[in-house]
Amino acid sequence: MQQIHPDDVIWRNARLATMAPDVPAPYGLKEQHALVVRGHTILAAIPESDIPSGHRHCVDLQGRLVTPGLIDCHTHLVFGGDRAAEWEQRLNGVSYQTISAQGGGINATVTATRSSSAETLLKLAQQRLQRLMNEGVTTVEIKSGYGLNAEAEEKMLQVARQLGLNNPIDISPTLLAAHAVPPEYRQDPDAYLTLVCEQILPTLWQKELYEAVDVFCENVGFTPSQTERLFKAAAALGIPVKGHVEQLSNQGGAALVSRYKGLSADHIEYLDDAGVQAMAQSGTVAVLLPGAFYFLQERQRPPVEQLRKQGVPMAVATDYNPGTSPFASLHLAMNMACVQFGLTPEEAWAGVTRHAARALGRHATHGQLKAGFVADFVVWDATLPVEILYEPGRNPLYQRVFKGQIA
Ligand code: DI6
Ligand code: FE
Repeated sequence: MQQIHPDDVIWRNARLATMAPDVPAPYGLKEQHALVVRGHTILAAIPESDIPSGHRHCVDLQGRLVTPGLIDCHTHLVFGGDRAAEWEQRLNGVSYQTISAQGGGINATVTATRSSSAETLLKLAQQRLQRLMNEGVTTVEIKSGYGLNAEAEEKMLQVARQLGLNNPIDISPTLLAAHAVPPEYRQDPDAYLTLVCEQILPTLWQKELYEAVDVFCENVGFTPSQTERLFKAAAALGIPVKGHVEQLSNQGGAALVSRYKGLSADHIEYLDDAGVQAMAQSGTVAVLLPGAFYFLQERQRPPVEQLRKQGVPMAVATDYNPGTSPFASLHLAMNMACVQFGLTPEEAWAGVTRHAARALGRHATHGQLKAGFVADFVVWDATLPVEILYEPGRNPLYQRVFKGQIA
């Protein structure tokens, strides 16, 4: 270990749930430990008894629980309008077809997002982001996908970038131009895909507006062969890929993501054994999105037992969006992942820390309390990690630290 410097900050008298897999205790728990922070970075996790005597920069946490900052690795939190009235219509028995024909569904959000200024989108997204940060989220992925043309996709990604500049949180932006076929291309989806592959994808990549490319591979989205076209275009530029796959039906999308060494395959309720195998071989993370499963009243559960058996890392995220998962709460998503999908609380925690970090390609720096990792962490008025997901709506957060700084 490096020598402790008098200017290092020591967060002492803590229970560290490090989430480090090499610490042989549930949650990687280290009792009576201290976190030594230098600048943005964790220098070490040391036993209380190793704190140099007389060290000035100490914060006494009085035995509180400390975890890594939470990571929400799948959100759509930049969008215009809302779909509350449409949801009420649905509950009153109006069919999805009727709602769609009235311009509802995803198209309603596309229309509202296209016609909203960047300032309006920023203001709305800031409020949603605030709710995630209030729960201890320190890294969030944000997708485009409600613009569906070059200009509006760029506007969404610019808003995501601005959120990162205005807030202490880390933003990981994703291009989801292949979220749906926009109305003006309804007769020719392939022509829209050409626009995405040949124009939107390279142009916005050059502007460094996103870190990975996503797609909705589904019978109501893009076909596997269209998806592969997109992945080929991304691969040619060295852009990481991921996908919304196997949400409503089994299209073999997860295997396709895996073939392109994708970061994550998300939703995966209809994933089959071959898909699980492919993900295990490529190291692709399974991102579970129980909010959408709940809100759509789905029945088919993701194959958690198979994923576990094959050692596929499972992440948990909110999928926050106005149509299928209007829940800006990662604590709630963790609770739902346990109740609905059968994850253990420890798996849910790994799913919003180290495995979520892997889904964003940040596993070497984020999601664990470990020497060399970014000093993003949360202090909780709690003893056990399970308390944070046990009672959704009761938030025992005591203090948030982003890159070594108290928020
Ligand atoms: N899967 C979903 O559940 C959302 N997008 C996707 O690819 C739906 C988004 C919406 O309805 O606005
Ligand atoms: Fe999604």
